[in-house]
Amino acid sequence: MKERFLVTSALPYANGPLHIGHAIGAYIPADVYVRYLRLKGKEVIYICGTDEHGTPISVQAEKEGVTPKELVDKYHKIIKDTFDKLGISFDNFSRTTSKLHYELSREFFLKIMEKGYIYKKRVSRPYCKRCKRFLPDRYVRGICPECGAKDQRGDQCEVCGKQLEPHELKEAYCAICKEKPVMKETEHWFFKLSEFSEKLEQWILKNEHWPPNAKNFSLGWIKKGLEDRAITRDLDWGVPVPLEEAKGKVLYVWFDAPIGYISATKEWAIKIKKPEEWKKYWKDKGCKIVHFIGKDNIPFHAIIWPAMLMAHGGYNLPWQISSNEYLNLEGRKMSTSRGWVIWLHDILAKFPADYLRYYLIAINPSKHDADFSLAEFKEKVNNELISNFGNFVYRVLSFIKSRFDGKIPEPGDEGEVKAIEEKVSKIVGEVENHLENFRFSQALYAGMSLASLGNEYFQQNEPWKNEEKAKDVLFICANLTRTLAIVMLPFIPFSATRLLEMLNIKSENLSWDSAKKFSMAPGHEISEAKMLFRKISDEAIKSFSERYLKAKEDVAKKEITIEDFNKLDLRVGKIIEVKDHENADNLYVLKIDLGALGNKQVVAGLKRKYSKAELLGKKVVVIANLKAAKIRGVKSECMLLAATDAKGNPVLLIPEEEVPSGSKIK
Ligand code: B3M
Ligand code: ZN
Repeated sequence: MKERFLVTSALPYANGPLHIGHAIGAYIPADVYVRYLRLKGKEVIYICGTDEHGTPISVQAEKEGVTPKELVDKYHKIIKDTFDKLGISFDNFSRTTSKLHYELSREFFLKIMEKGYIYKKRVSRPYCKRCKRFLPDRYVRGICPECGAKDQRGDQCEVCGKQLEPHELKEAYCAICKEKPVMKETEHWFFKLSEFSEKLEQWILKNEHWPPNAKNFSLGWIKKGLEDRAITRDLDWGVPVPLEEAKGKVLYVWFDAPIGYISATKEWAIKIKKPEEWKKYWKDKGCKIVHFIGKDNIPFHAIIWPAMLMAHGGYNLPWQISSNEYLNLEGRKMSTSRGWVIWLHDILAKFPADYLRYYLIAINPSKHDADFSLAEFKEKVNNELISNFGNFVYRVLSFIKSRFDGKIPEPGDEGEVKAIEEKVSKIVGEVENHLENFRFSQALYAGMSLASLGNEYFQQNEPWKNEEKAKDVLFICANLTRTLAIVMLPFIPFSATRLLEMLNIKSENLSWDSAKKFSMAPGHEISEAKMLFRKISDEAIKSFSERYLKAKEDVAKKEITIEDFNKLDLRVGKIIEVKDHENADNLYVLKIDLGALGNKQVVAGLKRKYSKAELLGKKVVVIANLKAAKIRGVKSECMLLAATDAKGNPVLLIPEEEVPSGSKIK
């Protein structure tokens, strides 16, 4: 029977676009692995989908002023479109708001409950009086009790990785309105995670092939003692808890999300009109389930999800967890909240997907955090992918076109052919070994060493000087380009497919093992000889860096802490006088009534947008404790807050209803 694999990538939250960290975190490595398995003739499906519940969705929906459903519909499409452009070859890309997923999540919960692994408990949870809601994990910020890091989320400390419950944070505050939360009674349903410590430890110790980061983290966590975990939340967005008494509560997103791997597989089986096919992967023993994730998802994939599967008892456990470390950007930690990211759709609009795939795999952060630099991106693509792989292919194919009328020549020296073929076969074996052991960067470079071998061989034998010798050289090199096309297909699928077209070879039913043989026969006619790639120019990198990163650089520098924010004395003020500035046509000199703080003078560039009459009596938002300065010789003692409209004109921020002058803003 063929070896069977189910490969998954972490389900991306449908709350925003994807960035380069996502790409190398859990998607490109998985896609390389799956493409390789397909070439090896394994029975493999690649499953993923968007994770559409949880506080990240609700928070973003509120930010965008839409419903959670509208938000996930929008980003499910954007994310799927980006994956298509990146060449991520899912067999099914589903979503956790599917009906099938809701049914399966409910069934899963009830089954585990029936087995006695879920119980109800009265607990007190952080509640925000101003927002009038319980604050789930990510809505609560505060100081990590473990390492003292500030501004940490209530589910996991980003600095020391400790799994947290929101109420464990010190000096907690509401992530939305900064109010200090109060503890309020509620009841939740708990999963008896503690009961699986023993079983999990045995199981993890047996998994010798696991990467150290997943293994060590999980064994360490078990040593510290696993605690039962609340798997329901007081939220209105999520899979409703399937119990009459739990009205208004939903399943914790990390309870339902991994079940999405199974529901997406079931959906795939229905789509291919073989509704029972999913059982081959989740029920039949022997299927190897491989989860590709980013390292912050290790706790859920190595401990909680397997415990849920053990508790349920009806599905296979994961076989491998391939988790990547973080990707930094130009020496700084990437951060969506601070805008310090490169969005995938932006960079894919400027550079071919294979360039990005090549570079990200080359620097793949599998053992330690890696750093994405635009300069290095250009250097590796130009000096490795193009100069080595691209040039080798072009010189061989154009030589065959020009000297052998496009046909592979008949070699004379069988011994030479055999010797080189053996070398090539060994290298293909090395690539294979790296891929089987999830060493993607090493696999890429082993594959690229075939192009170096080809370039050296071509150069040393100078086929342009000797007609007879040329037949051996070009037979060998032409077959080497075919081997390269197969071996590089998992890494740079678009270019490798293009190369196969130029070699006039069908890309269907290609086998990995056939790359070890020179099977392109003499007389085979190639179809064309074109450059596969175009170098990345300095201008292209410079303009992307200037226009794109520079702008973000400014934003990224402005990151402040809650303490910094609290230094601002923001007030509501009333404009009680408007005069022209005697030394500047576009400036007004205003007098602002700040209630108990008295009146303050401010110089403001509002003339383009507002008449004096429009401004007089208007309530505005003011930074009241700004150090006074002189603007064109006139004293300005505070600052009005304004945004900029599409034409670049100032638009004043004003309170949406009547508030007294001098009211504090927090
Ligand atoms: N939605 C992604 C994250 O935590 C999360 C993965 C779920 S995989 C079941 O960034
Ligand atoms: Zn609040």
